Amino acid sequence: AQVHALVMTGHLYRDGSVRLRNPNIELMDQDILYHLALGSGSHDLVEMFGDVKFVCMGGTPKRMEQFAEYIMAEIGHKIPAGTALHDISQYSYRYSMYKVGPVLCVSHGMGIPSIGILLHEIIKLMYHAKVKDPIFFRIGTCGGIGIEGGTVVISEEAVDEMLNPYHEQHVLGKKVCRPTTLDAKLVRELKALSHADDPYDTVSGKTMCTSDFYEGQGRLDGAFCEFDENDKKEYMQKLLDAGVINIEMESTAFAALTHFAGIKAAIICVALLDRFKGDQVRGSRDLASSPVDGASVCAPKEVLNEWQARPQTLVSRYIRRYLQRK
Ligand code: R2B
Ligand code: URA
Repeated sequence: AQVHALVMTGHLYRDGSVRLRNPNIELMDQDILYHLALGSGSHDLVEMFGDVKFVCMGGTPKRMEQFAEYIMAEIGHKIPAGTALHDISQYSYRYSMYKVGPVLCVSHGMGIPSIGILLHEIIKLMYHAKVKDPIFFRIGTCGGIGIEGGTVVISEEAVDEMLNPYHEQHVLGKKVCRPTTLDAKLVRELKALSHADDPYDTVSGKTMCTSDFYEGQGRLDGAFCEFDENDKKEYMQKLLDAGVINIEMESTAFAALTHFAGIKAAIICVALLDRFKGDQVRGSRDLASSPVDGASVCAPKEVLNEWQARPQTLVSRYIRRYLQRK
C-alpha cells in the first residue's frame, strides 16, 4: 500500500524534471513518439528539446504556425537568415509542431481522444528531453454562455458533460477517473495580464468539455436534433447556474493529464459566439450571412480570425514576462 501511495502522489522530480508514472518506459531501449514522427532512438531529444519551457497547444495546424511566427517576433527569437520555421512533425501527417526557442507550439486536433494521444507523447517528450518545470497552455476557441463573442475565457475548472470535475477513461475495461484540477495561481496571474484598454473582456469560470460539437453542446443545427429551442435555452441556463461560462472539447483531458503528470497548465479560449444567441459559426470568408443566423449572432470570418489571436496575446504576455524576469 505504501509503494502504491508513493507512486500515486509523485509528480515532478525534485529538480523539476518531468517523471513518468510508467515504469516501463525507462526499460525500453527506445521509445517511438509515433504521432509526432520522433523517437528517443532516432533523435537526440535532449539536444532538440532540452531548452523548452512552454508548450502551447491549439486545435489547428495553421493557427499554431501563426502562433509560432507571432511568438517568435514577440520574444525576439532569431532563426538563421534565409531559413523558415518548419513543422517538426510534418511526416506524422497527424499533428504539426514548431519550436521557437523555449516555446513549443503544437496542434492538438479536435476532441478528447486527439488531445489525449498528443499529451501522452508530449509528456514523454518532456521526460526524454529532460525538460524542467514546463508550463502547458491550451489556446483555443469555445462557445460562450451568456458572454459576448470575442471574450477571452480562462478556465478555473474543467467539467465533463455531467458537470463532474474529472476526466473519465476506460482502462482494461474499468473506469478510471482523474481530477481536472487547474492551477488557480496561474489563472490569477493570467487574468492580471489582461489590460484595461484591451478592446475585449477577459473573464474566468468553469469550462464544460463535450465529446460532440452538435447534440453534445445542445446545438439545434446538427444532422440530428431531438429537442427544441426551449430545451436548449433551459440547458444553457442550467450550465450558467452551475458556474459554466464556456463549452469546448478538450479541457477535461488537458487539465486531468497535465495535473496527473504534475505539470502546471492553463486553458485560455476565445468565445466565438454566445450560445444563448445562436449555434452557427462562420466557416470561411466567402460564406454570406444567412437570414437565420445573421451577422448579429456570428461574426464574419475576418473578425473570428482576429478574435483567435486574443488568447495568444495573453499567453505571449505571460511568456515575455517570464523570460524578462529570468
Ligand atoms: C473548439 O473548437 C473545436 C470545435 O469546433 C474544438 O476542438 C474545440 O474545443
Ligand atoms: N468550439 C466548440 O467546441 N464549441 C463552440 O461553440 C465553438 C468552438
